[in-house]
Amino acid sequence: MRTEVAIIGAGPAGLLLSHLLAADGIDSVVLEVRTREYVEARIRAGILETSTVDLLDSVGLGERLRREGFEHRGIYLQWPEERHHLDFVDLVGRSVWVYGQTEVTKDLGKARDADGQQFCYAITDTELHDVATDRPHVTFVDSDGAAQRLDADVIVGCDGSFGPSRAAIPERTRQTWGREYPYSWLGILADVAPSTDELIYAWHPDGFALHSMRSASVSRLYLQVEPGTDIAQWSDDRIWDALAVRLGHGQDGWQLTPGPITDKSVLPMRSVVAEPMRHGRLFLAGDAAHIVPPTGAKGLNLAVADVAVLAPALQALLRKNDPGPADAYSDTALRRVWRCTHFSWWMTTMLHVGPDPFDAQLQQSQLRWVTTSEAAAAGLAENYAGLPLEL
Ligand code: RFL
Ligand code: PHB
Repeated sequence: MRTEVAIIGAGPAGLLLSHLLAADGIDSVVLEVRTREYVEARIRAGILETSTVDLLDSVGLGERLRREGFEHRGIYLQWPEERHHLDFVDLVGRSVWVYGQTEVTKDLGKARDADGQQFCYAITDTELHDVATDRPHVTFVDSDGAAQRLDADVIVGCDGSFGPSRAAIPERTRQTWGREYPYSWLGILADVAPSTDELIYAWHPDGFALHSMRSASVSRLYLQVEPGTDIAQWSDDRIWDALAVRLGHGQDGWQLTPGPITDKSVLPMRSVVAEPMRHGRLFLAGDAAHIVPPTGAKGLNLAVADVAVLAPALQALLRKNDPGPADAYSDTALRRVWRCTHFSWWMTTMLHVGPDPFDAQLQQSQLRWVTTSEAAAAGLAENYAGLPLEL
């Protein structure tokens, strides 16, 4: 097989890249280790920044989002006894949208089908070759068990944090920064109407809790738990009881309504940035190059921002023989990556409870500042609602 751009990974980064390239008349093939059904049902992120929504709109992917998603003006930040609303629209003139990654992925899949996009799902043994030359290629075993070779002008690794692309950049030219946080999230999806109109981020001595949502009848909630937590130790009743305490059930008449839990998982929390995001004819985008803890809701938005920079850079490289934007891709993308890495670390360390009571005092002081100083609130709002793509 031969194509112009071999895209490894059919998550949001890979699918959106194929969509943006097709709009510029550039062919790609998307390779994916999982089945399409698995990818489309995988429950992950749920918050889209203004610039993500604008980009999806501009390439014909905003229609269902606008119809079925919820626009939120801001978030609630709380600690015991106090809940404060931060209104991003008033503070920085931008909102966020609640629309699940599952839905973004399905919309992209449908649009790519309509365009005749070539996909290979359920492949195994993905290997990248000769990425530093003008003739890079990928080998894999297709879903029928046949060995395949895909030649391309460029390979883009959109294969997430566990894919092979990052390691295809030689270790001597690569630098990786990271942090493992000493806590995890237990996330649930529940068939119950959200008990809140906008997301609640709650600091509590028992640990952080977050009330998010997916639709008018589906809630998504998270609890800070110990790393390595065995989910079997958390019955549905125990989860709802902990959420009620940490989210302040009963305070000022606010009630958390429990409901049937349909999905439960434990997510580790880490930050990773791999530099550079390009080596020869291999480019990395999304989680393949960087991981953020989910507290700032940045992971999916960063994946979108990367490919928004990469698609025109590849167009310049492949259609105009202009290597400038592709040469600048890594530095350009990393500016935003580091901003979001800092913001996600900051939100995470402000809201998660550790063993040191000194930290708890600092966190409460910080929360009070962010909720009472307009300047501080605007800083949070600007980062959460998302900086412009050209940052
Ligand atoms: P994705 O979505 O991980 O997609 C990568 C795709 O590459 C495929 N792949 C391969 N394909 C071919 N050959 C191989 N050898 C391959 N190895 C892997 C994978 O199967 C996959 O389909 O990365 P992308 O596109 O960069 O998008 C990034 C976002 O998915 C991610 O940042 C967010 O979802 C982060 N995230 C969450 N963010 C939130 O805001 N809220 C959440 O609740 C939330 N939950 C999560 C998450 C990320 C998770 N990860 C990375 C494991 C939960 C998890 C478990
Ligand atoms: C989610 O709805 O999955 C979600 C929302 C906000 C976050 C993290 C996750 O900060």
